Amino acid sequence: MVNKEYRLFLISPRQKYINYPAHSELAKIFGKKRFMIPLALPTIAALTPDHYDIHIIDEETESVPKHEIPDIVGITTLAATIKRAYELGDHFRSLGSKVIFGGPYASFMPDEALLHADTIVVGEAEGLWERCLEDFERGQLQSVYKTDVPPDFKRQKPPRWDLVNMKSIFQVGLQVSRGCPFNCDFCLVSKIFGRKMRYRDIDNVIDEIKASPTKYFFFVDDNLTINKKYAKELMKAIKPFGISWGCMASLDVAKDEELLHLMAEAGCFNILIGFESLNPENLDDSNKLHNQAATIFEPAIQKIHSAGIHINASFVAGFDHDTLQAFDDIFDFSMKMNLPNVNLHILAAPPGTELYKKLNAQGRLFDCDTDLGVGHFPTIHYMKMSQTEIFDKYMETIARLYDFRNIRIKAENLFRDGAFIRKGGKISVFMKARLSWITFKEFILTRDKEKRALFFFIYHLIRKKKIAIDKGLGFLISMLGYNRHIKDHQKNMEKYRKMVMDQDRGSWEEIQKEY
Ligand code: B12
Repeated sequence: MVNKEYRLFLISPRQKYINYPAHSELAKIFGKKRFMIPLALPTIAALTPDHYDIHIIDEETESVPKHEIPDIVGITTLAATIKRAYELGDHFRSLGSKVIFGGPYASFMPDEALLHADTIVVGEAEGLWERCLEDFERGQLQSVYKTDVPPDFKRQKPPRWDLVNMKSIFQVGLQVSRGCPFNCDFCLVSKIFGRKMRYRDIDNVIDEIKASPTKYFFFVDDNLTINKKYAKELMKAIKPFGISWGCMASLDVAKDEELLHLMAEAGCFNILIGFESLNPENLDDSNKLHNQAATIFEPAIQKIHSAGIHINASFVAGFDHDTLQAFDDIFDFSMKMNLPNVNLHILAAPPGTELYKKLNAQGRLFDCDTDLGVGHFPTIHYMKMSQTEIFDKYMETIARLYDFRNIRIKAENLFRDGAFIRKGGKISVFMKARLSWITFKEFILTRDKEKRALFFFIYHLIRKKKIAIDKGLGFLISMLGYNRHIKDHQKNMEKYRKMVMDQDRGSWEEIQKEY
């Protein structure tokens, strides 16, 4: 038994406003506190020597023990959580703890972040965190730890899920690659992880899956299928473990039907795809040179659906060529292509992105509450829309996207061909019973006729064995999650709208004309 010499808190700060549709609601439906917690915390815990007594605290699932005085506190930061991170940093420093920040926000704003922390670890922790702890023990902590040589990433230590209360979360993150060869203006990934792809050895990934406390995973890789050869080997290797998972990929995954089928067989439920915009001019402006041209969207979506995999379609409105019409176009597209899972965002520019630099130079960022997060509130001066216009249209569009009548129409068309019969990962009898009970309670004991009609449509398909039970019930529940999230947003509408109106100065075109 190693004597624990230092007490370490690893914290993910809470977020003030709900920022990701459905996830928090979905977690609640499953009786969990959060869908997943940031992978950074158990990853950093795995790099920490044994003589540290580590306490992982995800503030969405438990409170930070404010009166305890750890020797050292590591805090992961995002734009949406930075204000809270600063509060926590100030608090623990006032108690005498050493505070270290890392993650996407602090990595790009080290000077600002150092006002609230002793040290910033810029970029990937592997190699730097270990050095940082050695210096801490010697009393020689530096302000910034940084390297130009990224870790090779071939063999990772398994994240310390044993330090996380698994009863609070639904699934865990898993990362097999780092880097992104693309360099889209609104994204940080190539800035944090570089443009050269690095991959883990597949046996090392399999060891992590075997050691994991759950069978539900989300591959946090920004593009799991960018290297088709690696992706196929990975699929073959994970298939025997009967896991269920989602991932992110670019649309070109659809070019390879063999890969799509291997993915479905290996347990893929859902692929998150960043379509971003239906207007290629916006994609050009943003330097998003892949997934171009709405013409390729349609056949690709059909192929993914035919493999029995859902698409979580991510769109952004607010690019310079967008008018309010962009929202209607996205809505119409989701109806036409039968996309029930749509994540609609309002363009944002977090620090570190090229977009941030560009808009900052043009004076188009405004000093608004960072708690508003990235993507669900207006935070910049949009070219052709005022803040209030874009916010109202966003609210109107998400309400239409997740209205049960529209969901039913999309679902009927999506499932009619029976593609979703393929079973993904195994779902336990307990989970099936739980899903059945929740769907019965929510979809039968309701006054909403559209909801009931949707339930009976799915139930009929399950009985006729045209859709696997796990996929059918899982689908109903995720739609419920989206719908509830929107209702929550609507409940707070007046408060949110007032905040938006207070900061509204008109569209950028109008502002320019005034000068
Ligand atoms: C998976 C993911 C999600 C998932 C799950 C999030 C979760 N709760 O786990 C979902 C889909 C829900 C999601 C949602 C959002 N996401 Co997201 N997401 C990611 C993604 C793809 C992977 C994150 C991850 O797990 N990486 C693996 C871990 C190991 O890497 P890491 O967190 O960077 O940590 C490493 C280093 O940064 C460092 N580090 C991190 N923290 C710390 C702390 C200390 C003390 C130290 C020493 C080091 C350190 O060490 C780690 C190991 O090397 C990243 C992009 C990326 N490739 O990282 C975007 C990313 C984090 N997301 C982003 C955004 C914008 C969002 C949303 C706001 C989108 C939206 N509009 O709704 C929401 C809100 C997220 C939230 N509040 O949780 C941005 C963040 C930008 C910013 N500055 O804030 C990123 C960077 C993507 C981008 N395109 O730019 N996201």
